[in-house]
Amino acid sequence: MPDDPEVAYRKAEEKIEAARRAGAKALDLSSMGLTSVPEALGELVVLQELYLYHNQLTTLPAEICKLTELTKLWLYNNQLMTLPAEIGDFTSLTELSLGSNRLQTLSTEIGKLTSLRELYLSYNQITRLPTEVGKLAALTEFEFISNQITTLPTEFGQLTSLRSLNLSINQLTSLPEALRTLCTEGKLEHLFLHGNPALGLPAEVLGPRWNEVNDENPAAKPAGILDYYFSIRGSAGQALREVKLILVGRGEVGKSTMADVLRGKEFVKDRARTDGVAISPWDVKLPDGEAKVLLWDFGGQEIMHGTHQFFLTHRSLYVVMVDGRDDRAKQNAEYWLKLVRAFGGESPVLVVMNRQKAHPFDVDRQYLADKYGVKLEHFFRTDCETKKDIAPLREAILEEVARMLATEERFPKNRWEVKARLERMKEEKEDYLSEERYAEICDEHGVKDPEEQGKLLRRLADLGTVVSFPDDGNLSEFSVLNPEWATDGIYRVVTNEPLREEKHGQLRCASLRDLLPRDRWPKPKHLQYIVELMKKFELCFPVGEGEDSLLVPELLPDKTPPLPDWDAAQCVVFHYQYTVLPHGVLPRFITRTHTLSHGRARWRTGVVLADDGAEALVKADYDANLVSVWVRGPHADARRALLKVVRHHFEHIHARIKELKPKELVALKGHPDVLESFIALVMDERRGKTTVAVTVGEERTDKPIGDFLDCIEPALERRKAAKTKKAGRTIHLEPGAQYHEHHEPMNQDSHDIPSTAT
Ligand SMILES: Nc1nc2c(ncn2[C@@H]2O[C@H](COP(=O)(O)OP(=O)(O)OP(=O)(O)O)[C@@H](O)[C@H]2O)c(=O)[nH]1
Ligand SMILES: [Mg+2]
Repeated sequence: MPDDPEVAYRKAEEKIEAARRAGAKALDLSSMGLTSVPEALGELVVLQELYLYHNQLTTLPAEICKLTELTKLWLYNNQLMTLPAEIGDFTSLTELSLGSNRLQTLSTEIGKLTSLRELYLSYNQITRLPTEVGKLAALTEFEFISNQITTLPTEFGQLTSLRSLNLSINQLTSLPEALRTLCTEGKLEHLFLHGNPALGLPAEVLGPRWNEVNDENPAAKPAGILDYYFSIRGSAGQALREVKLILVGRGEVGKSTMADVLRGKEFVKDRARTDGVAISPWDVKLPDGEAKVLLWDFGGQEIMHGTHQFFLTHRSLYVVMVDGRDDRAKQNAEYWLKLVRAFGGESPVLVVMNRQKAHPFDVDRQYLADKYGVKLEHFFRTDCETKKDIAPLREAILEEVARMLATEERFPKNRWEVKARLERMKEEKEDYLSEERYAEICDEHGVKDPEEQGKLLRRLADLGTVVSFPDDGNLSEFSVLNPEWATDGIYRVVTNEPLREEKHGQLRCASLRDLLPRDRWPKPKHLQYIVELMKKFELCFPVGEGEDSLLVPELLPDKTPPLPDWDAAQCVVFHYQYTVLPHGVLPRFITRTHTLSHGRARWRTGVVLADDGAEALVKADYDANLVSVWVRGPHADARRALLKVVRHHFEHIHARIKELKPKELVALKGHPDVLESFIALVMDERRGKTTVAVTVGEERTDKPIGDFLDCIEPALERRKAAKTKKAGRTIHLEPGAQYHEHHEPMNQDSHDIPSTAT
């Protein structure tokens, strides 16, 4: 613990006096709680090293500048706001450490410290570096993290002894050409420029951060960084000036209409629904120049939701649209905001409450703003017909676009050419591009390194120039130039009437040709690509022998079949209560369990499974955000085993969807409406409780916990499990090994919503 300042001061005086008497060369006054330095310090003229770090100094007495023999002066972690003008007198200084102070300026006198080898100025508020810095000819290390400079003096190029230059977390908007001298004629080994977004340098060029560098993770070569930087400057490189704006929301909220109205087009009554996605350019004028906004207008039909996920990219601008036709606006907003956050990362989002004229409404803005990171000023109540609030919405969009472009990275000329070339091909109606053709095009434009080509492809996919899954073995063969080609292909399958009505979603691969005409999908491999995409998007799964048959669960009959003989009171009842139940959950469950539902009822929102004499009815209620599971059968063991299987699959699906943590509820035996939290009951029991107070009908009574839990696991097993396992969230769920072997989920690698947004 540092001392009281007065005590500290006296102790420092004593130390100084002792040092003076001893003729000491070094003095340590660090971590003492000093708020000022005794002037007597100036008398230690033979001192070579002075350590004053971790104190509370706000100024330095000019006297200490008399210590002209000093080679090391460590002053980091103080409150210094200025340095004395005499700082230039330290002509012997080799190390000057001033990090974590409150300096806003750096005196020109600094240029006199010509012996200085190491200069540490990180974590101050310095806004400008004097040109005199260029005189520090001996400097090998300059650390200047987290300050406020926007430019570097050209004179920096004279520091040819520099080995390490760390300018991370500043506001640099440009770099002087002279900096290259540090590589060509100097010895620069490390250059860190992270956290200067306006330089437009992508992460892969910047390399690991200074604190991430190690033997396995070496720093990027300074020459490489500077070469890239100068290749994107001026006429050599161009900013893309392009932003992807993604409109999402359920069918008929007015996404397509909004896409038109924003661009100044007339309102059209009764327009056709969007099948798949429609992409249209919108040329905008921003304060700093022109830009292009690409409007991605998704069809809101449920059937397409599964597909959209894969086009919801990072670094895009999102408009989530809801309307007031029913009272589900908040739920719908949450549904889409969740998807946007899961797939679009930190992208900015605007929430638009459309069709206000016919259905005026509002949502709980504060709640959504807090939960999903939407700015409060990014909520709009619009009407496309009356043009209500369209202008402010447009303005907010343009502001956000300008903000995104301000930190936009620039593309070197050759990459720009590749991008332009691909765009031209798309305009010329080329829908897709083979791996080889892409490599050829890159090659022609001088992007020769395969690794560079791969990086560029990923970047182009983020930008929406191409749709590409280079890391997916089954999909890497093509990149899609025209996303409409892919979504249209999928759409033709998932909206096919006979497939829905007659085949109930069962599709033989061989009959795909009937759905996807040869003029757009000429070769079998193109059909295969659409199938692979559908598998990836989890819209279909192979079933049956040899995987020549596909099941598209979305195409199962809409209507719940009659289930007259099911009586919940006779069943084990288990519920999943979600805040938002995404549409992918049930189709995925149906697909995963299809072997158990063979020959039994399957429909879009439910399924009946059977195993070992037990049956399970699994139903989704999207209005209530609820999945209910009823299990029946003559044998308790078989019922438990089947419920275990069901729960195993749900756990697996839930684990893949970010933040989807439904509440698990279990019903009291014989009373399907008396539901209690499953986890809470298990925990109660582990704490020694045997009963729980519940309301049955009008009556409040204590019921044995076993009346809830015995149907899931026998009491003896539960006690065993409680002994061997610590109290935790997942409770004795592991299905038997045998089960695992038979039911290892298909499509392990596909995912609903990844658990981490990429
Ligand atoms: N009065 C009024 N009608 C609107 C508004 N927005 C859209 N509409 C009408 O609502 C219908 C659906 O609008 P679309 O723009 O096609 O809706 P969408 O969200 O693109 O629908 P999908 O493509 O099916 O997802 C059209 O007939 C529009 O004319 C609005 O703000 N006010
Ligand atoms: Mg539309």
